[in-house]
Amino acid sequence: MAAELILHNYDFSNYAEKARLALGYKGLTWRSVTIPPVAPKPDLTPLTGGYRRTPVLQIGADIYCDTRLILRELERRYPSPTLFPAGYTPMASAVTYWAENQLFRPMSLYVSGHNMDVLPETLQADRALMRGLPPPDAATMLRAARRSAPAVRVQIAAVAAMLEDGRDWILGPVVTIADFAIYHALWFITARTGRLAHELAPYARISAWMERMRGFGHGTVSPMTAAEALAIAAAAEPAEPRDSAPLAEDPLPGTRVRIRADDYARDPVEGELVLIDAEEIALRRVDALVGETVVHFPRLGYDLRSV
Ligand SMILES: N[C@@H](CCC(=O)N[C@@H](CS)C(=O)NCC(=O)O)C(=O)O
Repeated sequence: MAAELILHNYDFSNYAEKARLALGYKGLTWRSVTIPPVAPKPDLTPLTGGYRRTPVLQIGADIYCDTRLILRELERRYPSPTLFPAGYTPMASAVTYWAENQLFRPMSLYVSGHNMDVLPETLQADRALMRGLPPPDAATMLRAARRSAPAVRVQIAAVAAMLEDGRDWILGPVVTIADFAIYHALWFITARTGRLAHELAPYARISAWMERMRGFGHGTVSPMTAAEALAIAAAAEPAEPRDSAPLAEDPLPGTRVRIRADDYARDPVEGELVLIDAEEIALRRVDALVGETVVHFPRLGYDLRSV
């Protein structure tokens, strides 16, 4: 029997929503482990070796970090329907970078400032620490929300302009990863409360497109406990990594390396490099609790060094 797809996630995580919707788009059956929205995550980090962001996909003893790689791995295992239609992926990746780096950050500050009362109390201090900043008080959060509102508004208008010609999807006739990347940022606006729904209200084409996206659903999901997920990793062997295609400057497979996000939540993961190619970097590690795992990252957006 093929190992189950296990998504470690929590309900109001927008990046988790991106992964849940991709699982739905592909009509997959999966298990959901609820993880804490703030550090520490003692049932997650034995699997990842230190990576704490949300979501993480586990398949046996293979652990996939970052939604950009999670969507690729789903595509590799379940190619149809495709998230990477031929000819569209380079442009879709560029749009994804914009959506997740320039569109989402002001969105997050704006939404958080207006939803402080419904978010976990420890969330803001955790997120500040994750970025190396002092914990913000309520007044600071409100100022950040106000400063961010214009960037939210002009970028929502930019999304509306992308859809203006009546196309069904962001890049035209086909669904791509760009749809998922923009969708989860906009989903976040009303994920917790409807207080900021007025930002989207003027844009009928955005609403219709979001409705089409929501229509993919989340697939067939059933809960799993963290203990069960850890036991599955402990009992499984990681899959044999495919052949590497290192570039001239890359460390070679077999090298002891350290990898961490190049933007925020820069907790390092250390292990033996077992796969490196244009899209992916994977490390084998041995954990006291779960034994051998292979932890997979996208190449871009992560900083890799020999140790
Ligand atoms: N590039 C990452 C970003 C993931 C991310 O930032 N997720 C947020 C939650 S939506 C996060 O990890 N926040 C801190 C946490 O959950 O511990 C991805 O695509 O998966």
